[in-house]
Amino acid sequence: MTTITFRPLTPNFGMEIYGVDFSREQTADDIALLRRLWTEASGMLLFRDQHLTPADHVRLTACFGKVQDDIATQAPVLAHYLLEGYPEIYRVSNKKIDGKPLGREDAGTYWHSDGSWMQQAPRGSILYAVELPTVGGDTMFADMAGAYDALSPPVRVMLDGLNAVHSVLNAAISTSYTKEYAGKLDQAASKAAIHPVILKHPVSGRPAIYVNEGFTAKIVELTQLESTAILKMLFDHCTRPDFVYRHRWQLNDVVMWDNFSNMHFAVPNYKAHGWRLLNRTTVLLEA
Ligand SMILES: O=C(O)CCC(=O)C(=O)O
Repeated sequence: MTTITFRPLTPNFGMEIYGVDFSREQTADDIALLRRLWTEASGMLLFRDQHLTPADHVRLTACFGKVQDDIATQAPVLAHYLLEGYPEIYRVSNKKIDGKPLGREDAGTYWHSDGSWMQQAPRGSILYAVELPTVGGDTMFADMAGAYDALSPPVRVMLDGLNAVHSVLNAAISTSYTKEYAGKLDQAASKAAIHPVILKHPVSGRPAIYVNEGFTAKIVELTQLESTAILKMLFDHCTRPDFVYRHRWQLNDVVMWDNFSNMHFAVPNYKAHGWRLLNRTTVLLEA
């Protein structure tokens, strides 16, 4: 039996976990420990050197919650990026075979929390590195709970009780989502939700800032001018280097994060250096 151990990835959030082989089933005790570490790490976990089939990837996802299997229904524009036979696995990639993209190119090349535009936003996402360029293509993660803790008390008081609109339209206008939603802005506008600006984590209860540049359109209770200024301040604050971990991928890495505690940003600087292909699953909160 291997013992699970870990080390911090930054002083405040993220852990690298050792002693887990996700190509095998996990025991109930190990699943309970991994779930606890996921919460304690404030969202970000790294497992190196995992040799996984797509079915292993789906099974490991189920260790952490309910596996999302309706990506094609929630986001029809992404349907052709799903791995054949696996409605749970969405691919991000610049790779093309016979001119056909294997995955979505430029996915997440802006700060965002996955699915914050959904009423029931997904708790987590789990990426598995299948193919990597020789250099570049890192992913950055921001610690939104740590960023909340660092706000001055009067600003926390001001934000408490405010709500924000999150919309795919925002991303379709201002990010790489433009490509996916060309001619379909009505569809993008129909995908929107309102969430508190300061979200108490549904499992730990820890507060975190829950707005992101990609999807957050406006703070409901403020004027447009006020909202734009406060959102800019929050985006600048949350992405200060103190709160950011930059992951340099190795083949067979599994990296998972918690969308209620973290934002992330895929750095699109690698295209002259080879193919990049990562498979992603999504973890929903259990009812
Ligand atoms: O490609 C990456 O590093 C991250 C992609 C992304 O933003 C996502 O899967 O939500």
